[in-house]
Amino acid sequence: MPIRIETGDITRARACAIVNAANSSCMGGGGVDGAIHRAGGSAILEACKEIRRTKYSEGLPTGQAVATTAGRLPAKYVIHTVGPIWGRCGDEARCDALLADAYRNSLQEVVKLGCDSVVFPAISTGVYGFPPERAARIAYRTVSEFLKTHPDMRVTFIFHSDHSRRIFEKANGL
Ligand code: AR6
Repeated sequence: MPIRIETGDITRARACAIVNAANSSCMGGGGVDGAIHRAGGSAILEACKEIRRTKYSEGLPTGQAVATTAGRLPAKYVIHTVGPIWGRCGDEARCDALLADAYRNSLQEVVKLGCDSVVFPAISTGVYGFPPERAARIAYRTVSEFLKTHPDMRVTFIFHSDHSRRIFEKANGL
């Protein structure tokens, strides 16, 4: 299935799963994370707390992903992943690899949940400062690679502004 690209608010997306650009605490924050927790309600935070009590007591490592309920959101699940903080990965290649991990591990969670659709925000390109063109190429390449083995998955990238969307499209020659 071809990758879809949209402008809008991820909290309104009607997909089986949406991905949250979280931080390792998994306890919420600003940007997409704040919007998802606000719109989804306390069920998401409760599920995150349970994850912190059990599987990830030290916090969710960068590049990993974990699923929770989506609470009141139209989606069924939220996949929380932690993108790299640009400039804090040791070197740039490591940052690239960690961003690809965040996409790949999120997609793996989506498959485990039995979902056939997922919507991604532009992970790490806000507060975490990853250069948007560079992030765009990594995101598109990682998802395209995944779709070779999962051709029926419907993957959408959603951007908060037409400006960010155009950066993504241009970076990928779309
Ligand atoms: N729908 C779609 N995209 C959005 C939305 C939305 N509702 N809101 C923002 N964006 P960011 P990061 C875009 O900062 O860089 C949080 O505090 C935004 O324009 O949300 O991975 C977390 O708790 C940008 O392009 O995520 C972490 O501490 C993109 O989503 C930290 O920020 C990602 O921006 C994670 O930083």
